[in-house]
Amino acid sequence: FTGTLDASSLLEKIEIFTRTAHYEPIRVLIIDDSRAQATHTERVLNNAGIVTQTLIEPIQAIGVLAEFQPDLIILDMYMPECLGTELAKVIRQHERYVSVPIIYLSAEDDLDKQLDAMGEGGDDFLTKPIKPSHLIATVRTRATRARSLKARIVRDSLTGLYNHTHSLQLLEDARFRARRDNRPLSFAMLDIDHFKQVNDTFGHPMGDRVIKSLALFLKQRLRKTDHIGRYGGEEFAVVLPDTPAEAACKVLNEIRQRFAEIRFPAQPQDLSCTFSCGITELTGDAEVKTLTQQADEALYRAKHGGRNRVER
Ligand code: GH3
Ligand code: MG
Ligand code: MG
Ligand code: MG
Repeated sequence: FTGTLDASSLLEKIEIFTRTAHYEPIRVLIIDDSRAQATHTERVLNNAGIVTQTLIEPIQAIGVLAEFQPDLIILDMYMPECLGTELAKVIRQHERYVSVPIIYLSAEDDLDKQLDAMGEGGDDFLTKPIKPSHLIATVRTRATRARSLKARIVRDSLTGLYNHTHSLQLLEDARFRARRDNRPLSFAMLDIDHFKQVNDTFGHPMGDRVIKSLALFLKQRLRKTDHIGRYGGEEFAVVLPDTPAEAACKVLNEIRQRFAEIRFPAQPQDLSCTFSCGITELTGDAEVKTLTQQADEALYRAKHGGRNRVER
């Protein structure tokens, strides 16, 4: 052993590690009919701290995508069930996977065929054998960029909450898991009461402040595992996994009371706001559409029952 321990580079590594430790590791789905090839790719990526899942039968791809939620897909070109390019086309037809990078990894060295494959929904073409450092760097750069773009696409810019579309996708995912694991799931819809009056009396910027405050309030009070979205202008949607309706009502009622106590400094007098809330719980194999309808109906009852209340 001749090397000396370089303390400063070690410290730098620790520093980088602690700085990035709170980030979720990159997730890569490998689709390859050859187990041996896939295992090799997995080993290279796992050694670099990248989480992988391998799929030998491409036919299951869409289900596995929904479940594993990869940041990036590594796709074989030639598989007996279907061509990689055919699979890429199918994946791209799903709106939620349009931005997931697809990298072909194949022994195909015909440039024309490579370019054709890229035209079919692929983002890059890597030829085997590939140097591990090359593969890792490609995966890291593409996955990181895709992730930061996605983070922007799914959020609402005023509040930083999930937007309408993504809220529904999160509800769909949560519904899938709840059914699979036989766990309870609640869904809540909130709507600020008489919000038009807030705007009319105090101005639109004040209305925006109230919306932002409620967003922050929900983030602080709800669980980390709950998903909070801005469903519309002054409407919010909350997905509460592992939560029966009774518990959801309890927590949202507490939030409702506390929110009503907030005084927003304003002229001629301070402003306070309330919201109404409708809650529903997943039963049987109810679809997302049923859940949103039920929550909306409960919200309607809360409004007509006098507002500033939670109904289920
Ligand atoms: P209700 O208690 O029945 O919900 O009454 P409401 O006045 O809140 O209901 P309505 O849906 O009639 O009005 C919602 C208002 O929210 C209308 C719209 O001008 C306002 N609004 C929607 N989005 C925004 C926004 O981003 N900022 C502000 N300041 N106001 C918004
Ligand atoms: Mg193959
Ligand atoms: Mg409304
Ligand atoms: Mg309203």
